[in-house]
Amino acid sequence: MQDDKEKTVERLKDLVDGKSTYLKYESPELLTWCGGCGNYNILGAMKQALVHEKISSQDLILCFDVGCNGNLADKIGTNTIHGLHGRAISLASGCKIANPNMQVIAMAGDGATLSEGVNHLIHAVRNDYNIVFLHHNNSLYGLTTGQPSATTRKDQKMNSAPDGVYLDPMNPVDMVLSLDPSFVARTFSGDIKHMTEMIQAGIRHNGFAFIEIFQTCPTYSRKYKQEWYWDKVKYIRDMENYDSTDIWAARKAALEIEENILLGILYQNKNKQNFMKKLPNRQDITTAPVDEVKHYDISELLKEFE
Ligand SMILES: Cc1ncc(C[n+]2csc(CCOP(=O)(O)OP(=O)(O)O)c2C)c(N)n1
Ligand code: SF4
Repeated sequence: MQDDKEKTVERLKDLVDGKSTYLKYESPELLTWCGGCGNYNILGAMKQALVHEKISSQDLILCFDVGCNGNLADKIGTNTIHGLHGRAISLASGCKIANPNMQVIAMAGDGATLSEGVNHLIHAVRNDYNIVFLHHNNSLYGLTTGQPSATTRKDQKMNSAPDGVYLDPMNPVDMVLSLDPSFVARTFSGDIKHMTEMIQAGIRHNGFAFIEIFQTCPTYSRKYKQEWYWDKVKYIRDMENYDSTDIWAARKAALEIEENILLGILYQNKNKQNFMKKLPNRQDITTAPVDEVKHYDISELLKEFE
């Protein structure tokens, strides 16, 4: 008990002295997820990755979707956009194209990513926009109280599908791999250290970094708990012969999700040119589009609404 008190006092002192590494991303808002939700660890891993990569809150834009995952938007102190359902990737792509000097990270659930926003995912991978995308895959629509999504397993009984679903689940990693991506990684919300490493690797990658996070939802996914994942996860770092430049090895690994869940960088192509580099009309331009915008003074027009 005494130890806990001392630790809290130390942490508060660090905050006051400006020494805390978390200070930059602190938010006064309370976390509202259910107890045991994987989103707590995802938030922790993201903050750690940002601190390790020395990305200041001024140089960062986070784009959020609608959903339990999106409720992270006001829990972190930086530039954030909380957009419409299925639109986090398009918002983030626009931010990065406008100002390539900013670090841009988008995140969304499997509901938003594979249904409402699946078109944006497909074209972001094809265009290789230089952003990080965290796919919170809890295999269901969480905020709307446990509806089945495209990744719900057949034996998962849901509130609005009490007998289970009749379609086989989609495999988002295999779908992304079929689009000639430049970076695909998989991680798990139970392992903060691994998530942190994958987010850091995504930040360092020069192109679209798709990171699937298997996320636990103890409220609506009672069968697929932390223990279920811990029994199945294996790490690429422990495999002697895994070649992350071999897309067919990655596709094989992506399909083996029921018995072995392989975590790590499944595939990376460091030689692919990202979107801005491919555009012929931007070849010799050194400014960012945001610097090239003409500014108009609209204060006179605004007076009409006073
Ligand atoms: C276009 C549109 N369709 C549906 C909704 C209703 N809606 C809001 S949140 C949500 C569920 C989100 O699920 P998911 O994207 O998987 O995120 P999670 O809550 O699981 O983190 C839905 C269907 C909406 N807001 N907009
Ligand atoms: S419903 Fe599931 S995903 Fe949403 S906050 Fe609760 S545990 Fe997390």
